[in-house]
Amino acid sequence: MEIMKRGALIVLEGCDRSGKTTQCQKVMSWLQQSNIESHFMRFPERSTTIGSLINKYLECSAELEDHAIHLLFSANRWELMPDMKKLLCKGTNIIVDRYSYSGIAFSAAKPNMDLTWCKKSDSGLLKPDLVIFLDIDPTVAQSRGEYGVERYENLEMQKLVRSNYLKLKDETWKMLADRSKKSRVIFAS
Ligand code: NYM
Repeated sequence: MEIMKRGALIVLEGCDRSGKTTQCQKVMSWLQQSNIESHFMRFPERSTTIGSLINKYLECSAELEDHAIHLLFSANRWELMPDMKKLLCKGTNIIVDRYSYSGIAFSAAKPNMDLTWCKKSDSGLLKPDLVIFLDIDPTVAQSRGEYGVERYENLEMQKLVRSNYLKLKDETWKMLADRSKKSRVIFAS
């Protein structure tokens, strides 16, 4: 009997404009070139009914109470859990651009939102095997293209988000610093 090895769940996290999407693409193309079965996902996943409401909120065309939007971000992860479990069980690796850490770090950066409360709705989600945190100085991120288009993309918020991320990090995290001060975040080392 062939024993199927479970896929790995690898999460990339960071403040806005930290280079996550670029690095996810690089990782995916390397995995594909190496013939390693892999699938890319991102949160929020804006294509679902819940995701489209989140999208409206991020684009500032809808207003939602802070706890309510937090729970919607969380629900968006829960609704994709069955698909993620299936992929992992058949041995596919999943590379994810943002996960529950974004949910906690961003929501808890708002006034009157409690970090411990923010963790609760994601309790029980699949635990990542590795979290890669792309650390960037929020003032450097601010100079990058399209910054400020969506909600949360302002310096005060991003500084609070970064400090929340640092409170969340544990032994599964690999911290990668942006050393160029320009626009390059180096994945390999
Ligand atoms: N965001 C993302 C949250 O506030 N909570 C979450 O749970 C997640 C997954 O949405 N500013 C925020 C972080 C980002 C924005 O941006 C999504 P992008 O560019 O799609 O990663």
